[in-house]
Amino acid sequence: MTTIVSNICIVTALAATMLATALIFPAASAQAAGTEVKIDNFTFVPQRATVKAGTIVTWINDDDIPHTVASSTKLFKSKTLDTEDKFSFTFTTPGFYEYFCSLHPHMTGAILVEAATGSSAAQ
Ligand SMILES: [Cu+2]
Repeated sequence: MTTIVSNICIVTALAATMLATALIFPAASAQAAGTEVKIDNFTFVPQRATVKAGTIVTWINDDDIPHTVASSTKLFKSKTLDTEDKFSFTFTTPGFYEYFCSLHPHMTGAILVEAATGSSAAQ
C-alpha cells in the first residue's frame, strides 16, 4: 500500500512538472525575437551574431567603464552606455552590419541579418 501511495505521488509530481513546462515554454519562445550582445572587458560578446530579419538586438554594458554601440555605416548609434545600460536596434533588412565602440574604436562587432524565411532570399 505504501508503494502505491508513493507511486501516485511521483505521477502527480511528474504531471505538475509537465504543466509547469507547458506554462514556461510560451514565454521562452516569445523571447526568441530578441538577441543580446553583452559588452564585457572591452569586447562585444558574441562578437558576431547571426539573426533573422525583424530581430531586436539589445546590447548590454556589463563592463565597468562606459561604451557605445555605433554602426560603421551610421545606421544606428547609442548614447554612452554606463554599466548595466542597454541599447536596442531592430534589424529589418538582411545584410551584414558592422559596428564599433566610438570611445574605443578597436572594439568591433558585427550582426549578420538573414532573411526571415530561408526561401524568401532566393525569390
Ligand atoms: Cu568602449
